[in-house]
Amino acid sequence: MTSPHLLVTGGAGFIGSNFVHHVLAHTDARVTVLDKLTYAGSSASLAGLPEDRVRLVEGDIADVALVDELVAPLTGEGDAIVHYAAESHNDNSLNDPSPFLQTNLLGTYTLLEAARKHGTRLHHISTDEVYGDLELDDPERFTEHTPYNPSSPYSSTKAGSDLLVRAWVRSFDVRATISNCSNNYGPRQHVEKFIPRQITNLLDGIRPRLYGKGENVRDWIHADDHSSAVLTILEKGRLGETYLIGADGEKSNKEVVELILQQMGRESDDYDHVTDRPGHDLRYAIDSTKLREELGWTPAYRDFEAGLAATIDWYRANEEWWRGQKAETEAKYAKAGQ
Ligand code: NAD
Ligand code: TDX
Repeated sequence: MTSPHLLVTGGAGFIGSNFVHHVLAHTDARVTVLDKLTYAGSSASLAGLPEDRVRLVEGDIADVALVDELVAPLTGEGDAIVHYAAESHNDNSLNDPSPFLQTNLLGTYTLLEAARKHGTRLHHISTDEVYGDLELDDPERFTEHTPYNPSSPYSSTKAGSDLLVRAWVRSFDVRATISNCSNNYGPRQHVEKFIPRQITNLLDGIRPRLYGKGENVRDWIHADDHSSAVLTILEKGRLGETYLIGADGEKSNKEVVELILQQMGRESDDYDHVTDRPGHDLRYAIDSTKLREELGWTPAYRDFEAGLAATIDWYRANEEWWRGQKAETEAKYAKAGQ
């Protein structure tokens, strides 16, 4: 029997590259990465992986001919498209929504049409942000039954992409599953995102920047746990189903900044409040009971502080990976008063 072949879109980005590393370590699958290498993607995130098992194709998920060529061979047992590629940053979507519509909607449509044509299994990676936000004291968390209510151009295009997948399952019997995950942290995350921005700011002698009052709550999960959940869904998930992925990691932004400061040897109030994000979602929280009870998944990273310390160590040790992104990212934030 030949080993499974996965087409991982966005596999040179943060979570996609963590998934490729995870697949290489825990399965015998071969991986083709399709990635446009936008500002958020980097071939350095795949450095050191064996060339006989990982191939990087630089290209766009909305390129019909290229996608068809890459999907056509995926007909074996266990073969699948694992679709991570997206424009992923809320702040960017507020400045210019157009690449979000192009990649998140038209790109997903292009992959679905190829999956339909070739009968290929597809797993679509999405986010808890499609559900909008919760009050701080809401006793309910998001479940697979929570109505969609996205707030930003980013989350609305992700919501739209989920709905396309559901329609292609129902109308064309495309063999697909969807997962909606909470906020990820870990190695190889772009320095535009909250946790790596604050770590690299401190390494550069800049005070961390907290939007608004810092009361907003995010539900943190280590990217490696996201990867193990996706592998579990690929192996055991029921076609047509949606699974929520989360690790009970709710923390306010203020708590996270204070932890980063403490772990980096600074006073825990050594940060600045800056202009809030327009339309800023207040709280996300995931109930992952379905994934845990039906498919038997559990997260391995149960200690956020330990995971955060390891992430800080990774950024300390890998300055050459992030240095090239830093000045341009901070210049963009400075323009927005952030
Ligand atoms: P990222 O921005 O770090 O990576 C995105 C990758 O997609 C990059 O490598 C980029 O080059 C590539 N890409 C962008 N447009 C493309 C196109 N048109 N064709 C091919 N490749 C393209 O994003 P991330 O944080 O790793 O997120 C990955 C996926 O996970 C996204 O679908 C996102 O919505 C979802 N997600 C992210 C989080 C999170 O906390 N970051 C949480 C839940 C879900
Ligand atoms: O400098 C900052 N200061 C700050 O207070 C930045 C960059 C962010 N924030 C706040 C905004 C959010 O409340 O921190 C929180 C996290 O911000 P981001 O890292 O931008 O993530 P978020 O907007 O929550 O979205 C992330 O999780 C869900 C990912 O970027 C999405 O791709 C994913 O779908």
